[in-house]
Amino acid sequence: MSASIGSPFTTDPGWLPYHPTPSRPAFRLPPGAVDAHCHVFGPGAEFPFAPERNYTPCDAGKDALFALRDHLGFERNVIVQATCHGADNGAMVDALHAAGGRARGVATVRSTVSDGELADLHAAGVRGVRFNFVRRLVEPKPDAYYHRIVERIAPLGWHVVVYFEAADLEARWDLLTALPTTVVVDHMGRPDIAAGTGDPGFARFLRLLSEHPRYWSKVTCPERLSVSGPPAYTDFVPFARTVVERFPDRVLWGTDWPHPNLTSHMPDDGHLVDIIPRIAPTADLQQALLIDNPRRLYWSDLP
Ligand code: 0GY
Repeated sequence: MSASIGSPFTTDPGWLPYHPTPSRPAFRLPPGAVDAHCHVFGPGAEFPFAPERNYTPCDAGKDALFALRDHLGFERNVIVQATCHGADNGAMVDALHAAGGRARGVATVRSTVSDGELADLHAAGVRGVRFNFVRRLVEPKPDAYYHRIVERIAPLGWHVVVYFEAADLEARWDLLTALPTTVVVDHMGRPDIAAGTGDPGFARFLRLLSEHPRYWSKVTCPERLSVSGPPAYTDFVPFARTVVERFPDRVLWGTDWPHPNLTSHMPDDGHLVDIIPRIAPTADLQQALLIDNPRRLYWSDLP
């Protein structure tokens, strides 16, 4: 694919751009619903991608994100710093400012981040940092690096978002369970869906949540995890429903727009929303997943 129009960056060959015309979901989101996992990419001309990035996406800026939010029926977003922007949170922070209180953020910081930088991020609406352990996205760091960051952010009341592959949970178990803050796991720790819900890797993830009440899970990314595929993503449903029903007060839902690094297909975001009542089948579960839980984690300062 060629560069996004006007961008100094050339998008990776084969990059799948976000769906240009997603359907309107049949499921009517309750008022106040939060898309708690999404990103912004650039635009590269205004917010350059990081030199150390492992992929160059198409531009996917805040205006397109806010248009999707309104189209799908969400009220708010949690914008998670994407690895293509490294530890330069400029695009994400700009989106938080433009959202006028309707977005909060999760940043990437280095262990050398200053108190002033953290205070500025907090004022912009950042409430957490992300540790990414997926090797195709970032170079792993020694455990001490992550502990140093946690020492810095814990006093602000922030939480940690972690992204890892199912196979890495065992190796990272000691570091992860030593984190003293609330910890939110992206995409249920990427279970092997083909192996079924009885898979030992998924059992280990459920054990993490049941033994460590500080742990939350995003029940996200059917488009990344499913083998059966769109539009129903049938094989994803029992995994997410298990997590929602067992840990209803510690789950979040998000689109993952603009869906970086997909290769099989680009989802219709309306179809993704239509999965929600299948993984959270009651009004109470939907209220917790879409409104109460993200509010506790990201908008606890609101009356
Ligand atoms: C996601 C998943 C991916 C990428 C990132 O920050 C990122 O670059 O999170 C991925 O490639 O699996 O959650 O967006």
